[in-house]
Formats: sequence, C-alpha cells, structure tokens
Amino acid sequence: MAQIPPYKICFVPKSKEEEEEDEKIYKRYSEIAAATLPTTEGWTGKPMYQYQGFWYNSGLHGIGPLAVQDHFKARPSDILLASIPKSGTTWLKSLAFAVINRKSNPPSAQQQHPLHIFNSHDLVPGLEWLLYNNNLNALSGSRIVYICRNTKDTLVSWWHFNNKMRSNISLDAMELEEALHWFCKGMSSFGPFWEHVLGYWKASLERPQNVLFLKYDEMVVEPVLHLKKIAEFMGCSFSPIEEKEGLVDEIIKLCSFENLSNLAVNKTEKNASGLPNSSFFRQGKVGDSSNYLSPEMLEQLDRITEQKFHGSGLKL
Ligand code: PAP
Repeated sequence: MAQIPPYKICFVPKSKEEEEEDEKIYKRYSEIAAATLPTTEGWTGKPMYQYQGFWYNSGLHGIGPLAVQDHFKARPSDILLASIPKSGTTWLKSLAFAVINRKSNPPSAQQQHPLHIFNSHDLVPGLEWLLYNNNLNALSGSRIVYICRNTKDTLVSWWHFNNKMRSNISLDAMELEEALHWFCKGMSSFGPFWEHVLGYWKASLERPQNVLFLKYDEMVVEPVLHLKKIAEFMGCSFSPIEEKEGLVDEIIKLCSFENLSNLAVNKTEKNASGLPNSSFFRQGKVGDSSNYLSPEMLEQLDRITEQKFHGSGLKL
C-alpha cells in the first residue's frame, strides 16, 4: 500500500480565503491558455499547448508552467534538478536525494531507505505538475543540476514511454516515423529538445556556480566521478572518511537501474501523478536507439543536432 509522498507533508496548510484566491488565479490561467496559446494534438490523447516557445502536456502538466513563471521565487539555498523527459531524471532525482539525505537515511539501511518505499519522482516532486499545478508558493530554488542525454536515445525512450501511456488508455501505438516527425518539429513535452538543452548549456557556461550540466551517457561510463561532482555542486561533498567507508559506491548501487527497477515499489505501484512507476524504467542503456532507428533516421537526428549546436561547443 503506497504511503503519502513526503513532499506533501511540506505544504503549508492554507486558509479558505487563500485556497479561493489560488482557485481564481488558476481559473484565469486556464482562460488565458484557452484563449491565447497555440495548441495541438498531444502524444497521449490530451492536447499540448505552447507557452514561451516550449510545449506542455495539458493533461499531465496542467497550467503549472504558467504559474511557475509568475510565482516561483528562487532562494539561494534551494537546488533544482532539471531535464527534458527521458534523459535520466529518475536516476538523477534518486542520486541527489540519496546524497543530500545520506546522514538521516544511510544508503546501507537498504529496505528502510525512502528509495525502497517511493519512486524518486515522489521524493523529488515535479515543479510544474506537482508543486504548482493547483497550488501556489510551494517551494523555490536557485542552484540547478541539469541532465541531458544523446538525442537518439532520448527520442526512442520518449517514444516507448508514450506508447505505454497510449496503450493504458487504449490508443494505438504511435509509429516511430511519426514520433520522429513531431520530435524534430520540436513538438514533444518540454520541447523543442535542442533549445531546451542549449538553454541550460549556455546558462552553465555563463554561471557555472549556479548550473551544473550533466550528460547521462557520461554518467553511465563514470558514475563515481559524476556523483562526486553532483555532491560538491550541491554543497555536500563526500568527506575522505565517507569515501573510504565506501559511501559513494553504496549510493551508486542503491540508485542503479538494476536495483531501482527491481524494487517492489517500482514494479507494482503508481506515483503521485498516477503513472506506473515501472514506466520510468526500460533498458537504462546507452545506444539502444540504434536497435530501432533506421540509418536514415539516425543520420537525420545527428544532422539536426549538429546544426542546432553548431558554434555552441556542445556535443551530444
Ligand atoms: P522521465 O523524464 O519521465 O522522468 P527519465 O527518468 O528522464 O524519464 O528517463 C527514463 C530513462 O532513464 C529510461 O531510459 P530507456 O528508455 O532508454 O531505458 C530509463 O530506463 C532510464 N533510467 C531510469 N532509471 C535509471 C537509473 N537508475 N539508471 C540509469 N538509467 C535509468
């Protein structure tokens, strides 16, 4: 039986007047969205809308993205994890949670560890769709850990995920050709993919103390190096004693695909958005896309990636 995700306990209770005020604000956002924002058919039955150049799923994200833009206030002590879907969010959330809470929740505690009880999406809630979907002034932040992944694996992972969502609501699977078409047009959740990644890449160059830019593909190859980098950036570096005691390896093992994907919570339960936790785990490999994309499709994605990132110094 699923417990209440811990982040919900952090919400400050609201008075009736405050709740009514929130309702009015959200009603206004819905009206603005309906009257002024471009919309198109989404990947999983609900429309997507475009706001400030990026696309959002009206079913899952609601009008949270509008509320976040207007009401989210960054505080220097906060840490945000950012990504475009399917680039390693579940993994990064698990690692960051395990690192920050390692004193109160040692990774060696195994079955007692919150990651054994909750999927990481319930421990580190989504800003737009859980914290700001129907509720203002929840939390805020200012250091950002961003994760991205090579374009081809991101697309193939996204395509698989959406087809799982579609089958849950009895929609036919989307052909890969169609998925590629919409993805290349920039019309996937939080897309355009390339602009999303580039925005954070540029910010990480301009303000490296505020934005840590990670690549899933590199983290798979060198998890220890990257976990230490993440801990240092978040202001909780591992001490020499912790390293000697093997804490870094313990956290990597706890958060590994093999471990998390086999936990009961991730095999059988749903997260706070109602999605099956199992939908966040598939292969967890680099390069799996070449088993699905034709040579022409691979070349098309490589070409667009090269054009979009030209001159930026970024390679994916
Ligand atoms: P989200 O944006 O919906 O949260 P996200 O976690 O970013 O999804 O990406 C899911 C991908 O990360 C899946 O990739 P695949 O489809 O190519 O297999 C998933 O398997 C992979 N993944 C999930 N957890 C881990 C993990 N602990 N280590 C490595 N990869 C993982």
